[in-house]
Amino acid sequence: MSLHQSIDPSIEELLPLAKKEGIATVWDRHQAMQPQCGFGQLGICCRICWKGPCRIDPFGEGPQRGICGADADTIVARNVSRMMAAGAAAHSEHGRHIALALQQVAEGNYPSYRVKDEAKLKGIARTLGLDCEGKEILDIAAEVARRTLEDFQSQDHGKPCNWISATLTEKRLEKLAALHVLPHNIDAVVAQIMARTTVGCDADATNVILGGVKGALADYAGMVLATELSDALFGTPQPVVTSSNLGVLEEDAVNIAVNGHNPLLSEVICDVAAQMGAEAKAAGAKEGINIVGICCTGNEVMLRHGVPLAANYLSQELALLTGAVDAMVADVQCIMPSLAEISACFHTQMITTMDENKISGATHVPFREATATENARQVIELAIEAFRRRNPKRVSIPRVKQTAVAGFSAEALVGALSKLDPEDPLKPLIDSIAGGAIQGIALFAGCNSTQAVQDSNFVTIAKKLARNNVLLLATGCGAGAMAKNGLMTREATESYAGEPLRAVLTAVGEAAGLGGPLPLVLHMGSCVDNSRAVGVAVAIANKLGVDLDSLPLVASAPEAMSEKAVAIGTWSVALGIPTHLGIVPQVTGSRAVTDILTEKTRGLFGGYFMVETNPDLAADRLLGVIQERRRALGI
Ligand code: NFS
Ligand code: SF4
Repeated sequence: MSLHQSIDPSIEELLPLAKKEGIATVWDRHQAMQPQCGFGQLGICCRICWKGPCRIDPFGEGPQRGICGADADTIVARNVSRMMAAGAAAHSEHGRHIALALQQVAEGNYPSYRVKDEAKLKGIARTLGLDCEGKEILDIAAEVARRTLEDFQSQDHGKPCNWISATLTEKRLEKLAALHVLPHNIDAVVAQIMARTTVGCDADATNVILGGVKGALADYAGMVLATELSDALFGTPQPVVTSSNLGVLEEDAVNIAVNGHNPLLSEVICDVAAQMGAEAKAAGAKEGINIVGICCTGNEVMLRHGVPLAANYLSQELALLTGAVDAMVADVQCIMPSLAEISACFHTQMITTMDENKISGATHVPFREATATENARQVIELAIEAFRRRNPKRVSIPRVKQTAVAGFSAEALVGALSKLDPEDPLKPLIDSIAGGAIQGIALFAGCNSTQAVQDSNFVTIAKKLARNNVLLLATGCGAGAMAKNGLMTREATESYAGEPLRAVLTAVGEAAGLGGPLPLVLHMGSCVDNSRAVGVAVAIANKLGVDLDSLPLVASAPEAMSEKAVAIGTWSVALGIPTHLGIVPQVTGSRAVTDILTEKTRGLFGGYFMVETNPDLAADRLLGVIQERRRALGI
C-alpha cells in the first residue's frame, strides 16, 4: 500500500503507527478527497465573482460560457495567471524581507545579523553596476539594499527590474523586452495580474498568459535577490557533508525541526543553539540540541550549516509521528496546517513565528529581526521544556538516514572547476559539454505532490538521465527527494553515472580535494536558489555568445504542486528552458491555453512545458530535447 504513496522508506514504519493512533496524514486526506473535482482539475471553474461559481461543460453539452460570458480559455488563463502572481508574491515577499534586513544591518541595526560574506556582497554590488571602490562594507550594503528595493518601488515602465537586467543574457533581455514581459516593479506586476484578471477585464487568453509570464519573471527577480542577499548576510554555500531522512532525529537530544522558507530566524536559531547545549543537557538530553530541517528552510540551513534534512514537503507530518520532535518551528510557506493538530497528539511544541503566518492551535512566538537572538532563545527554551515532557515509550525514529553532500552554489561549482583550470574555470565544463562527456544539464526543481508517488519520479528520471551523461542539479523538495534516496553521494556517481560523466565528476571532485567524484546530483539549495542554476546557465551562454534557449539545458518539476512552482516553471519557459511537469497542470480544459504553454511559447521564448506523468518516458523526452539542442549547436 505504502509504495503507492511514497518511496520514502520511513513511511513503512510511521504510517502503520499513524493508523494505530488514529492520526490522519496527507495521504489519508488525499484518499478522502477522491474523486477530486473534474472541473477544477481542468481549470474551468471560475470563482472570481459572486455571480458564480461558473463552470464550463468540458463535453460541450452544457454551458460553454460563464454567466458574464467568459469562455473556458479566459477562465483557464485567468486561473493559471493568478497562480503565477501568487507564486511571485510569495518568493518576492521572502526576498523583500531579506532586502529590508540588509538595509537595517547597513544602518547599524539588527545586532543578530551582519554581512558574513563581504566578498559576495561586493560581487553583488558589481553585478548591479555599483562602484565599491574605497567604500566601507556597510555603505556598500546600503547601496545594494537601495538598488534592490527599487525593484519593488520603481514606477518607470521602461526600465526593467535591476536584478533582471543584471543577471540575464543580453539576447534574452531583448527578446523579453520585445514581448513586453519584462517587469519594472515586482509588486506592481503582481497587482496588475490581479487587476487584469478580475471580473470584466482581460479576456484574451494569450494576453492574460503573457501578463502571467511577466509576473513569473517578477518571481525570478524576487528569487534571485532573495538568494544573493541571503548569501551576503549568511554566507555563500560551499560543499558540506551531511545527512537526510528521519533517522537524523536523535533519541538523546532536544530535536528542533525548522520548517518553511525564510532563513532569517533559522540562521539565528543555529547560532543560539550552539550556545545552549548545556541547558539541554541539564534537562536530560545527553546529546544537547539537534537542529534538523524540513522543506526549504531545511535546505537553507543544510547548505550553510550542514544541518541534516529530516523531511521534504510530503514527509513533514511523519517527522511528528516519530514522537521525537520537541519543537516544530515554522516560518512561512508549505507548512501543513495539520502540523498543529498532530503536534497536539504528542508532546511536540508547534511554534509559528511570522505574524502573517499563524496556525490555530500553535504557540506563536512573534519574530522580530531586532530581537532575533531573544526570539531564537525563546523558541529553544520552549523546545527544551517540551523535551522534559517527551514520552520515551512513544518515540519511534525510523533507522533511515542517507549521507548527502550539499552546498553547490554557483560559486562552489565554479570554485571546484577552477581547480582544473584556474584561468578559465568554465572551460572544463564547456569542453565536456562540447565533447559529449556531459550531454547536457538538467535542473530538478519543485515540490512533492500526492498526485504522484512521493520522490519516485525524481529518482527514476535522475537515474536515467545520469546513465545518459546528463549533469544533474536539484533544488527544493526535489533536492530533498534526491538526498533521501542517496543520490547526493559519490557512491551514486559510481553506481549510476554513465562512464564519461563519471570521469568528469571524478576529475572535478578530486581536483577540488573531495577525495572522489562529485555527487551524482548537485544540491543547489532551496526553491529560491533555482536562480543559482540560472546564474550558471547565463555564465555558460555568455561565454559561448549564445542565448539560453540554445543550451542543452532542461528543467523538470515532476511533482509540482505549489503556486510558487507554477511561477518558477513559467519563468523557466520564458528564459528558454524546456520544462517538464510530471503532473497534469490545471489548464487542460482550454485547448488554447494548453497550446500556448506547450507549443506557442516555443516560438516566442524557445522554452515550453512538456507534460509527461510516466517518469521513464519523461526521461526519454528530456534526453530527446538535449539531443535536439546539441544538434542545433553542431556538437
Ligand atoms: Ni518550493 Fe520549498 Fe517544497 Fe514545493 Fe514547497 S517547500 S519553495 S514550493 S513543496 S519545493
Ligand atoms: Fe462566472 Fe464570469 Fe463571475 Fe467568473 S467572472 S464567476 S465566469 S460570472
